Amino acid sequence: PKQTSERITMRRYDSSTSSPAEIEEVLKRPSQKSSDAIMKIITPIIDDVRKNGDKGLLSYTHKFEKATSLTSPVLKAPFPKELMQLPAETIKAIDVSFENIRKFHAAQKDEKTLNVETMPGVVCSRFSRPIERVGLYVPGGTAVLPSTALMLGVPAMVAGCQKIVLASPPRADGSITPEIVYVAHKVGAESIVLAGGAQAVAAMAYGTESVTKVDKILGPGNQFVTAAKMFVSNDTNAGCGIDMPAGPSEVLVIADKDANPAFVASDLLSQAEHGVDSQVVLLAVDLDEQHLQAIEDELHSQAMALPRVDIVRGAIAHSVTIQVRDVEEAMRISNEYAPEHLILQLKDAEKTVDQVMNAGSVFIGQWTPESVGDYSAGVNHSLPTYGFAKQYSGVNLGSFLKHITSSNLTAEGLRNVGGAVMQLAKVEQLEAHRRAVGIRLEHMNKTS
Ligand code: HSO
Ligand code: ZN
Repeated sequence: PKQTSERITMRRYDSSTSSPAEIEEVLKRPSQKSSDAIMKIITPIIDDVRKNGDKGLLSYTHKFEKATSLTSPVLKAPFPKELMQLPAETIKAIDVSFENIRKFHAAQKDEKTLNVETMPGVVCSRFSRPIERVGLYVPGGTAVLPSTALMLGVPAMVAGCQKIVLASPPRADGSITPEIVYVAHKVGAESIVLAGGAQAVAAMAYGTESVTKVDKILGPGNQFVTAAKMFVSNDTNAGCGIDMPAGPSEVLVIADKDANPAFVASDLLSQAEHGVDSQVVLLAVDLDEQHLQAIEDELHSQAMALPRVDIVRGAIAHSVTIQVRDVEEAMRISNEYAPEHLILQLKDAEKTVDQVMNAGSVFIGQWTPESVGDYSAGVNHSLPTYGFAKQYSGVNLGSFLKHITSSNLTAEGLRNVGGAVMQLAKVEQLEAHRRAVGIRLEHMNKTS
């Protein structure tokens, strides 16, 4: 058993005494299990579900979720009222969050078609259409996450996706938490797949007798879920997209002399309690020993009072504090790390946002804990982790849309642009391409 009184503290480094290479090394994410090993585990599961449909799917739910009484893997809408019995204050909290998330994502709509006349008579347009069928994965595991159902379901609803399928592992008695059923009901989901892991991903990607096949799967999950999403998105026969690669959750806090030590510690801990593989980083901007000590004391004492203190211990064990000279240096390190969540506990927090180049979501100033974004502010909490904020956006309205382009030329337009097309077709030696323009220009010349 662990020494439960052992002090919970993050390793400390100082950028003035550690080399940039050392700093880079300590900021490496805890390494993930080799993808080969994971693939070996999930491939037979995916094959089984693809071949044996509901029967295969149920067998894994019986085995992994211990929900042996479950006889149907899908709950179809309309969902029975008795499955969403909740305390009034929970209903209210879900409703408030739903509305804020709806507002923020509805504002992301590009209602109008974008039209650009690139040359006289050459009009290029772009318009969006919803992805017809989406599969939203809501993880089970150590915590129930109805907030994730909101973060995926609300934008899908706002985008106008016709079929919203939610998947979440059932409890051992075969039931699903009422909060998730209530959210599924609110976003107009057509069904809830009572399954988790690679088997749930496979069911949604290929479809079964009772699971609707979807066009895209979104949502966080453990390494098996992530690997399964990668697998199906690589299978051209599945015809199924995914949102982004996912890794353990993380936060990077930048704090200066203005920062309240108790606030800083509380933010670090709210991320650390997610999982032992979570990583939290504190960049301390020109803080004296007393201030650093105050943060560390708060971290320890607040952590000891948490129900999930054991998980926190695990996360803090591979987390670090780095002392830096100024905000510029902090931002350089942060942009290189590309955190999923970036919290700015700085005097000039608002101004510093201009320097943010890579981050999933930013929390500005002392009154903005990450928790507000996790649940209710309106921003999405499905975000790129593991450094993928360098090239991926978090889930947003666009994640549920395709953008379609169109071109529309007049005769004048074809005369204007035709020469360039014919010349490039000639360079590529694609004669039919060249002729498709040439034949029209000749026709124009004959008839005019
Ligand atoms: N911080 C998590 C989201 C979450 N927090 C769900 C609480 N519930 C990853 O962004
Ligand atoms: Zn969280």
